[in-house]
Amino acid sequence: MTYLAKPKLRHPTLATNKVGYTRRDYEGKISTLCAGCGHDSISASIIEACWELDIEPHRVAKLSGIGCSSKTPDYFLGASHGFNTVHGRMPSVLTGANLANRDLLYLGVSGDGDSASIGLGQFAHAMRRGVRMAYIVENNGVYGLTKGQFSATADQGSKSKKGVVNTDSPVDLVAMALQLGASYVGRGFSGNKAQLVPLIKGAISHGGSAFIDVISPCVAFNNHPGSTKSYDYIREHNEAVSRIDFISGREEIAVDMEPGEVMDVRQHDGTLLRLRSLHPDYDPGDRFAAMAYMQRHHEMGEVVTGLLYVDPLATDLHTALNTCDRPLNALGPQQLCPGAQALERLNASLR
Ligand SMILES: Cc1ncc(C[n+]2csc(CCOP(=O)(O)OP(=O)(O)O)c2C)c(N)n1
Ligand code: SF4
Ligand SMILES: [Mg+2]
Repeated sequence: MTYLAKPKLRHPTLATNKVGYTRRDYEGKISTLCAGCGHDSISASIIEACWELDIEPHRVAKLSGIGCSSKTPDYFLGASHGFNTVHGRMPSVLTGANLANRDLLYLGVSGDGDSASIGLGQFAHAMRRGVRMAYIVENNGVYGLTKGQFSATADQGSKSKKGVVNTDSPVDLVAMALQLGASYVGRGFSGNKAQLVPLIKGAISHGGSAFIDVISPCVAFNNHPGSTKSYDYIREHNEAVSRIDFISGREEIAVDMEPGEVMDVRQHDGTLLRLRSLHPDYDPGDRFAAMAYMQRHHEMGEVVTGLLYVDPLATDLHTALNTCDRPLNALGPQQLCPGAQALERLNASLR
């Protein structure tokens, strides 16, 4: 079941974009995530964003870490370059790939466990160095793949499916990205595609390090008393010949919000997600105002979504390092290995 390829049928009437591709050309394998998982909605938004941006799939490199979220690059952009790295190590592998080939568009896909725990240092340095990439964290507040432990982004006071209260302070990756110098920072919600697609398009088109935190509910761990799909309920009502785990499929959560509107969205586990979309007069060009705004609304129990900060003139690591403007694989042996004299001159310049 792990790898299901989609049939390569192409209906002649399917709409094509400016570079001649249909939406299907931006899809990947069939997802094996739980039905209703927010991560699948994010994959759909990435597909839509790339199709709408008229990007040729071979121009994209998608990299990820480990987790349900990090599995998702298998489910979109099947014709792009891809590298599923080690837990928390996507940013450094992506940085290396980016330095070797600046001609590709880099998409870093990660989870809240992947980026806010084991990969926190990697996340921080990719942001502060201005690695040109669209860094997307699919944030569900748990380690979904390893069965729902609290992640570092879980809010203080929030309850696990077993009713355990989280006593730790949360890591807010958006606040960190702003503080660390990311030049495009947004927060989305997997169920709000109308907002997420443009956010992703902006991030892919951005000239520096772009970060989007996407709240993405995990439907597998709402195993609360009262559910007719809970382990207890199924065990009590089932005469089984073998022991199996049952994970209920749910409908995806979807919202449609006006700018400036505050909306309470009840999640699958019964908790409320309070979303505020930004006011039309919000200035996304002021990094410090963005930080204060986020903090203020977090205190009020709200999750602010939208484009929070952008420096439209941002430059990237290549500019800082003054690298050559061609990818390494386009250089000849003479340029890659210019000889002992060139090395001597370089060494002398560093003494
Ligand atoms: C070095 C290492 N440590 C721990 C693990 C176990 N592990 C796999 S996925 C994961 C957490 C995934 O959580 P997250 O990044 O939030 O992704 P999600 O599954 O929630 O989408 C952990 C701890 C691992 N694979 N490798
Ligand atoms: S366990 Fe949670 S995060 Fe993983 S696929 Fe299922 S719903 Fe999604
Ligand atoms: Mg997670």
